[in-house]
Amino acid sequence: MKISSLQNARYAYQPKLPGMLCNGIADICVKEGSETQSVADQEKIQALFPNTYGKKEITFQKGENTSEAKKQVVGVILSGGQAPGGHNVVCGLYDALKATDKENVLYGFKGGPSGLIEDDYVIFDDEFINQFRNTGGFDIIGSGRTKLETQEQFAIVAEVCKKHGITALVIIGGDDSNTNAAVLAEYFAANNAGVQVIGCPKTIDGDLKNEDIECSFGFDTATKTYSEIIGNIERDATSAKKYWHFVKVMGRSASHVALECALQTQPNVCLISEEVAEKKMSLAQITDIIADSVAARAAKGLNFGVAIIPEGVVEFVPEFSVLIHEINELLAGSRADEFNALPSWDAKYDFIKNGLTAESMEVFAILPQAIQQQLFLERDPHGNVQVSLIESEKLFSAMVKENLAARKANGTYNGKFNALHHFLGYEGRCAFPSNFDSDYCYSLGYNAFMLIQYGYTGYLSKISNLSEPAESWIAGGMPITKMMNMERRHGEDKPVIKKALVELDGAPFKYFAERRAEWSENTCFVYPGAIQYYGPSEVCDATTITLALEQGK
Ligand code: FBP
Repeated sequence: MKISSLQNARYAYQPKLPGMLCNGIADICVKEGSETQSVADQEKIQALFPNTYGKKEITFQKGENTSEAKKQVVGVILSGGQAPGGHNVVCGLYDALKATDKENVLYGFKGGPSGLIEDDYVIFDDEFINQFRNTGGFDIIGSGRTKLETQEQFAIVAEVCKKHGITALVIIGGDDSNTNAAVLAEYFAANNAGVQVIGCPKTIDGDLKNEDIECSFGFDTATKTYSEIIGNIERDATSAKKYWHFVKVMGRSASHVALECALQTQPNVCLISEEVAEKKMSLAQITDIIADSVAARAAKGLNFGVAIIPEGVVEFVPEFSVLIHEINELLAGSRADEFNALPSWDAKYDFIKNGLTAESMEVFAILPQAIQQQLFLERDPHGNVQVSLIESEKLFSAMVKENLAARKANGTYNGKFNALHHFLGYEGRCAFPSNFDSDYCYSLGYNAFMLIQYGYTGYLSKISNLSEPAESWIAGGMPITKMMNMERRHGEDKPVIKKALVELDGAPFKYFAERRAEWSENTCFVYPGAIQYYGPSEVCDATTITLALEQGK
């Protein structure tokens, strides 16, 4: 197979490490900070994590390495959706582990957490790992969404670790996987299993961040990839002058991805789910916002535009959530079969009308028929509507079309509206990691090994000061319990890492909100172009605008 020259060049790229990790393993010492407390519900979290709660924040420094010399056998898993840079976390971990002692061993458990349960693994060596340096994807060992959360699973994992003499596990995942990493660390500590657990913050969605974790890896590359495509679409729209593009971008729940893409490309409209929820906006109000932009631009002869729709937005529309809840109830148990047996859509429509409250029926009635039918077709294994499969970009464009027809009828709009639809998701999750993600991920992995070497467990690998050059990044670790609070999940109170939604009083949203009225009526598009891997640092190493604004840059 002929390998592309970029791929070859990326194999040779040497990721940058924080200054304090640069001088070689022998020269890394640890500095302990103060004891920590969880962000909320301290007593409850402490009671649930008696062995791992309250540990100290730590940072690494240049200085004599005083860690205990002991053979390390480490296991690593990738968990959840792909995010660019995952391979580099593994590479950084491997390099630090081998630089410490050639006899150390790294196991990669395949297919996500289930690989640990099924004892399905590969043992890394140079030849194998070198094929994955600075590349996108999770194909090095694969990933999966099995959750490691029951005592039975933990007992199996403990057996697998014992069998291979594993001294530590590194779990590369999002908020749920790292929550489970903390629970596993506590289990091992309580049972004197002799296995440490370290987490690494991953997800393109950008919703694993807090006062300690400045960003999750993959967000940088994914948003730059989407922004390149959105910029190209904007260029095409400006050239052809005849289409409105509705672009849905990934982000299961939070709108960080949509917001970052908007900051990078300055589209005419970008919905932010958290604002929709905060203002309790209805579908009709959201439609009006988009239609206002279409009409204002049409009045200037600009019958084209771009609207960014976050993947999870419909779940944040209060009336829509109620509707979904009622549909789930309506089709519970055998009623789904009764519904499916009805001979025509008209008959099904009557069934729906009789089953929904008048308020929900009003919402249902304004949806385009294709979306109405989608709500009854796509069910998850529990029989619930799969909201993430709803084509919200098509939903809003259809509703805007109707809205504009009404405006045309009353003489307030006289433009042309042709809509095109795009969904940007999977194409961003496995892109070649940007220099930022290559460096950040390699550092997270390298640092994770230093945490293992110094005996820590239940910690998240932490690299901070990320809007500065890598030389000034700070490496260390934070107890995962510090990031936890109690939340109601599936009818139970559970200790979880708090998911970070877009903050409406945060700098990125405020920057956007101050400018969006102008972007809505005028053509202020910005064309970011493709991610650059080689060239001037201000082009190649730039972080996201979100991170820069959050850090006051
Ligand atoms: P993670 O939270 O596991 O990182 O995954 C995020 C994500 O990429 C979302 O943006 C998207 O909604 C979802 O995964 C898609 O999941 P799947 O890969 O199972 O289709």
